[in-house]
Amino acid sequence: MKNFKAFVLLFSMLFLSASTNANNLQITGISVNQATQMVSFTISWDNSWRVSSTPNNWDAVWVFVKFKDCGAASNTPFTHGTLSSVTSDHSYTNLEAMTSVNGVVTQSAAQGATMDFTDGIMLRRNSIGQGTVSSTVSLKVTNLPGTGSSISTSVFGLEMVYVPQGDFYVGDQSGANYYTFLATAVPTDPPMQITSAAESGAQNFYVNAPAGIPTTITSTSAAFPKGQYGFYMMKYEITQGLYAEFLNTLGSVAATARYPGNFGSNRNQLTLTGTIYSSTRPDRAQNWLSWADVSALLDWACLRPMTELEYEKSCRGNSGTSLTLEYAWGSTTISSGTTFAGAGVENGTEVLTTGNAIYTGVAFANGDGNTGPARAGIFATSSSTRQTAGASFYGIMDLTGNVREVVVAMVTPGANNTYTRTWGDGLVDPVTGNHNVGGGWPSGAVVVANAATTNLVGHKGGAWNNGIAQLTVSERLYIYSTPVISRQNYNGGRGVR
Ligand SMILES: [Ca+2]
Ligand SMILES: [Ca+2]
Repeated sequence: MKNFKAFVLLFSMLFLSASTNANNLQITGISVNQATQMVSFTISWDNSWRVSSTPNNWDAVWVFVKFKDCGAASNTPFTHGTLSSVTSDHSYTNLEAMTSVNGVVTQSAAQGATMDFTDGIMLRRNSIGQGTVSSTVSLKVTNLPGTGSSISTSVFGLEMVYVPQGDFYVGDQSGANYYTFLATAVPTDPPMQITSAAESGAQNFYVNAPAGIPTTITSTSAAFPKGQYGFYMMKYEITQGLYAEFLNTLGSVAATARYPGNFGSNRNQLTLTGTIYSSTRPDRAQNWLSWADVSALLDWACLRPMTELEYEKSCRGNSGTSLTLEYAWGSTTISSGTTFAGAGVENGTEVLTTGNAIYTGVAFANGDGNTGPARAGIFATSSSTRQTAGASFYGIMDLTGNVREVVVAMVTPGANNTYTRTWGDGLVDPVTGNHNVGGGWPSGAVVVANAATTNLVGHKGGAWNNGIAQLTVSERLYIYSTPVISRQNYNGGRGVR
């Protein structure tokens, strides 16, 4: 649930940004000292983990700061906070700050004396374990204005899951109609194993096709993220609460461009009241998002889109070959969540009595009813298994169903796959509201769907309205035939870093 509170201190007007969701992520008690450029707060979340056995990973929170002069015009966006590059300028109890090198995250990667990025901080438990974690955090924000000005300051936290470096498989022999990846250009071939060679040199890929002649994607460059190297992925799809926060810190012109409308349709409760965007269902996945919308949010949050290879890795893990027609939880068994427990409102604590995925377009019983997405991570409980939670190998939620996942897809010839591990910088184009990241990001302004020859955008994982054929991990039909330009009631997304 989203919770904005405001009060006035001497020379400072604070906007307190506290996000909660399925794991009760809380950022509270924000205080800002403009003289020392310190932003302090308490952060806590439930069900955190850091394990040294399979899957050898952890969850983390990506924290970033934005602020705005209280006297600035409505069309002025919040400024993205730049953190001090001196690691010891920041403090945090019970947590440690994680690094990455050129966008690649390795297994032991705590920040050294100098931060290798300053657009935010990636915080995980500082010891092996599981459960609720709480921390007192102070961050030095070097571009915070001095004491002469009054500012609104927001602190944002996004739950992330580490996807470790390791070999994995793409494709699953589910057949030509699924356009799945193959080991070579032979239709009966097994799935393809992605090794570190694919990250360090040019790599061919082979795609099954109904005509019986697999397509060869030649020589995709080393810089295109193949998923073998480690990265972080958002634990949840973009929620309506997060999308509202995003819009509220853009300038008003850009926010208007990025507002998807369609309030009240297919369970979308995102709306504009006066000058404030909000949703009465902040924990629900945000639908009706175009590629331009998702990519702008990822630029704003200093993340990047995942590639379709990273999607398959995040679902399947690195424990062995793929299972034909498997879903994100590693089996071919799926059941639909259709009935909310009790008739109460969907206030962020609601659960479904059956199922492990949102699909088939059945209208919900109880709750708000209607057809559309549910609360992000709704199938995870304190006693759920990977199967019953609908969780991926690494503990990422809803990679099958609910809303579709935006991916950067692979095109032929491979040399046209020019996308790289470039993060957004916190600011979008103030007029169009589009992302303005280089690094081969597909344009937010130009149509890049379907028959494009460079940096294709596609969808993976299916959505609340799809049947099972569109939900499997390897299925690539919606790489080639999906509306990414227009806002659709089944499209959402998430980012990686
Ligand atoms: Ca999904
Ligand atoms: Ca930007």
